[in-house]
Amino acid sequence: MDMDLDVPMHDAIEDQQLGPTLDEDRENDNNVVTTEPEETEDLNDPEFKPGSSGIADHKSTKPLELNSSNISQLDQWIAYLRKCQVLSEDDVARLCKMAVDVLQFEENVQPINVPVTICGDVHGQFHDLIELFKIGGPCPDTNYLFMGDYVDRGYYSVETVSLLVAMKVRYPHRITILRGNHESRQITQVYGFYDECLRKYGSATVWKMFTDLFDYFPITALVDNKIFCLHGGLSPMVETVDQVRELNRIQEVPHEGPMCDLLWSDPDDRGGWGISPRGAGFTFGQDISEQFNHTNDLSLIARAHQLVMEGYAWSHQQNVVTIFSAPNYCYRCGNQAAIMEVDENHNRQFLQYEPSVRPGEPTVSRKTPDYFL
Ligand SMILES: [Mn+2]
Repeated sequence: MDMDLDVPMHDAIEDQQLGPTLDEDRENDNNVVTTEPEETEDLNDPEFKPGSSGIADHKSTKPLELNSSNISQLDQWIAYLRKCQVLSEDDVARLCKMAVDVLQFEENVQPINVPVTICGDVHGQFHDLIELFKIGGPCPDTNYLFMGDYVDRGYYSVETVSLLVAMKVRYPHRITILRGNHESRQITQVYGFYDECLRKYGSATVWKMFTDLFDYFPITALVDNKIFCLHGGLSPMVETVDQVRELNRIQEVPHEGPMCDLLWSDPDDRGGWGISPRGAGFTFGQDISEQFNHTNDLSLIARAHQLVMEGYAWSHQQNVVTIFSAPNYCYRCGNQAAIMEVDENHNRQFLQYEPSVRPGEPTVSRKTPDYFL
């Protein structure tokens, strides 16, 4: 695939708002292996291409079966990860191979039943993910749907994605993890996950394994045939949910086309389709959302992908809801986070929460910069 970094697809809005890195805060990361890589990986090296990690070389023909042995292994990993400690490289390889044999059997439109708690972007904010599970209830007691963007921006992308993947393998019918636009080789090289893997493991091996695994994540979910859930939004090339089912999702997120749009698009106040300032996906108006929900007999589109100060925001006369689950995003945005509980009767309740309190973390800024308004 094309590994050129100079592509139009980027988080343009985030760039303007946040700047490219959080390096000035890096000394607060106390979970760093100090080994610096000798030199940057040559991204054109054939060793560095999709599939090169080997995690999917020996795929099973049927879903992973849990037994007392792998359950005990997974429980051990989960207990370790919950303390915000990274797994060994060998254990990440074992975990990713198991995860391929769970995720490859999920659908592009993964069916989910109520009750379920729907969550938005987490972005490596590990301690806030732990807070999310305190607010929403522990998995597997609570069913969870995460709508992508587990990595980049925060300091603990490795721990965050490792924990969520381990929980997915351990409780495959209790937690669903969709792909976000950041679950991509290209984006993670710019926004932090790649560098974090190099810092914490001294090589790109773990990054290769996780990005190879991301290709298997489902791209949308459908809650009781009524709530269509995805990271970004709609695509002018997708009129029906069935058309999503036809896509070949097992690939790097493309630069354009339906799969790209589902992970990159945003709702907008303007009607119709618009050019996205992000350089990928589209903006779509209320007319588009209403038509899509009508055509597919849906009550709601639930999506993530955009910072919203209350943690959730309705748009398009409640045809669309945005959910964002990273409080004080990037440790500086001052936003609340939220998750949405959908109960057995399809009643919806939003649970909002603040950043978890950690000594030594960068100071929380409560001032809202005017460029978020
Ligand atoms: Mn996103």
